[in-house]
Amino acid sequence: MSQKNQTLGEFIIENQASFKYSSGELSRLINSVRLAAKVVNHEVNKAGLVDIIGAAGETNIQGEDQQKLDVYANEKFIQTLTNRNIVCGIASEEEDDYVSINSQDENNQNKYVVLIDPLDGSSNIDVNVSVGTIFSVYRRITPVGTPVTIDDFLQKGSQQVAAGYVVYGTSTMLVYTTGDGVNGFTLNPAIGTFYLSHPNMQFPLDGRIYSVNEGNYIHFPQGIKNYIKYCQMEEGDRPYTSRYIGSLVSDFHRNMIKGGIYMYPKSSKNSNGKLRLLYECNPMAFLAEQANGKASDGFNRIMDIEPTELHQRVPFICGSKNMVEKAEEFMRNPEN
Ligand code: P6P
Repeated sequence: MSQKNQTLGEFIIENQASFKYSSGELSRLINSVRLAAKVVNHEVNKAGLVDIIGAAGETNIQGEDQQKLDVYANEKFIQTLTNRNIVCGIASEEEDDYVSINSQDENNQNKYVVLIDPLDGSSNIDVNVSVGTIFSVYRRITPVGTPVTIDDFLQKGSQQVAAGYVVYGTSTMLVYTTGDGVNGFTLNPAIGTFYLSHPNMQFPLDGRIYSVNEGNYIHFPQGIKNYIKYCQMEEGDRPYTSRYIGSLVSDFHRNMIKGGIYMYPKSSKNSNGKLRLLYECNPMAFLAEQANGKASDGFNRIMDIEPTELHQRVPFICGSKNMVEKAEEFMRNPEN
């Protein structure tokens, strides 16, 4: 039984036995995420003070300017996971292809692969708005001691063994699940320790907050347009409140605590939406379902989608179960 003020390390030890396939490796993996989160947090918090923000002068596979902190965060998470000899492969928004971590070494018995968005919402960095790291963990499906293949990464979200995010906000939090509920840990920067501050996080079944970039309204499918108008109508507990930070992790985190829905639909500009299935939507969907919420592409459960490529995009609707189901109803009946 977890209790508030327990440290993350104590929580991991106490819950070790409840980890599926508990062999200590997953615990060590979460511990390495903890270390990388503290290192990245230190840089994010001083971004305005040193010349570490601003484009690194290169663009990633998404064609987006790489902020120096994007590059830094990517390097730190890969370095930490590699140095601790825990995983056999990593895929990242900032890497064109997956990275094998000594998997060609027949003595490498590591059985996990990690997929990360090392610094989501990074365009917010130089305007001092919160950003986040998102991670997703799978067991490899190819034999240990052989080189990882793309198949180890193209697994359905329902196969995840762990997922979580770090939100670098007014305080820095690590929120994660290993399939046994969602727990949130807040960093005490004075001593560099994460403390259990939000045990057993749950989405309220209903909420009054909707998060979507309404600047794209005219490009949305009719069902989404109709749902947005539904949110704005004077009726019952509506109109809802519109809150959109431009940082998935922050919008998701607020909606999980207060109740709400986040939408990044497809549009005539983005035929599959903007968010990436493997290292944004699947981990957030795992967390949502573990917190009694829901995540879909408007028609299908996100975690049932069969991946076809590393950086594929999907439309994403996620949050309080009753709100997501209402949005899906509008998507199924756009003529109404
Ligand atoms: P837009 C950040 O780039 C991100 O991936 C999410 O964190 C955020 O919710 C969304 O994209 C913002 O995208 O097109 O509304 O600026």
